Amino acid sequence: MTTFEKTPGWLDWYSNPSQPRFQLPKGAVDAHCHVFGPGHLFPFAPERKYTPCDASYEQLFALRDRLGFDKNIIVQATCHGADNSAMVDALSRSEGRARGIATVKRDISDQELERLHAAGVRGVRFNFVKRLVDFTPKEELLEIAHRIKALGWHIVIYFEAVDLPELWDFFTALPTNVVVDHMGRPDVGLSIDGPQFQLFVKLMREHKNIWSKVTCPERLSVSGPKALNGEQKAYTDVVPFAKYLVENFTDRVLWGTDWPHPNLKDHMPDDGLLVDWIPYIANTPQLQQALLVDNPNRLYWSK
Ligand code: 0GY
Repeated sequence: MTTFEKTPGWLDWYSNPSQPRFQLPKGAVDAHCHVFGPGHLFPFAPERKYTPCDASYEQLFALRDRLGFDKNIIVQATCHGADNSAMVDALSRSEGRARGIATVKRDISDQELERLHAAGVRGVRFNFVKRLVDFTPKEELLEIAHRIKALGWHIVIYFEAVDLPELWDFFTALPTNVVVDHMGRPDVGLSIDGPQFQLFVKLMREHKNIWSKVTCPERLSVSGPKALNGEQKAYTDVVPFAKYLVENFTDRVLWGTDWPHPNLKDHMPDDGLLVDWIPYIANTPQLQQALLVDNPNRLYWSK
């Protein structure tokens, strides 16, 4: 049996998150989460840049139920490389309540793509975060993009805001819907009116096929989980960025927990408090319904 030792300093996820005060609308989808292993059943990829702690589908579905979500979008994490078996296994256990985003290589067969589709995969992820992956040539990614378009899938992209200018032409040439992870990772120490975030806004304004996950305040926050109104903890400095996107691109935003929160070494969020952050960025029932129910169901369950 293969055993794995997690990366030093790696924080474990909350095993007993608080019960959110915010009641999620019926049919809410956690649109960004992962499963890790367990390593003895689904070994981590040799080319991985970190070794996580285990986070199984049973634990993910227990979290779903505790927080009040109806469904999950399980995103292939880089620690599993292009071996999608842990994610696909989780989909197969979900009774139709999870869809997946895979990582694939150019040599994947049509038959394997069809198998992934039947399992519930609805997209592929292209990762440009240098600390997480080695570079994949853009022509290889474009070839994959055109093949998965035929299945009606979309592309999830993960990158740092400073790299957007250089990636702009590639992103805007993609032939499918494109979902950006974590708002393109803005530096929230900068103004939302400044050139960095406004370039991202321009991307979304000019390209109606581009969506954004308004996720990961715990990852983006500089101020951390300090008190917002004297009683509740929230990542206040991230709020204006996420709120701007929710209000300006209401029908193209998604929200998720990012459980089990890979690569956090200073602070691990309580998933219940993350759910309580939602009303600060989507402050009407209409915005909440779009963000949590209508948008993810349209993108992931309509075909
Ligand atoms: C996230 C963020 C991270 C990691 C991954 O696939 C991954 O390894 O996505 C990160 O380290 O910022 O979305 O989970």
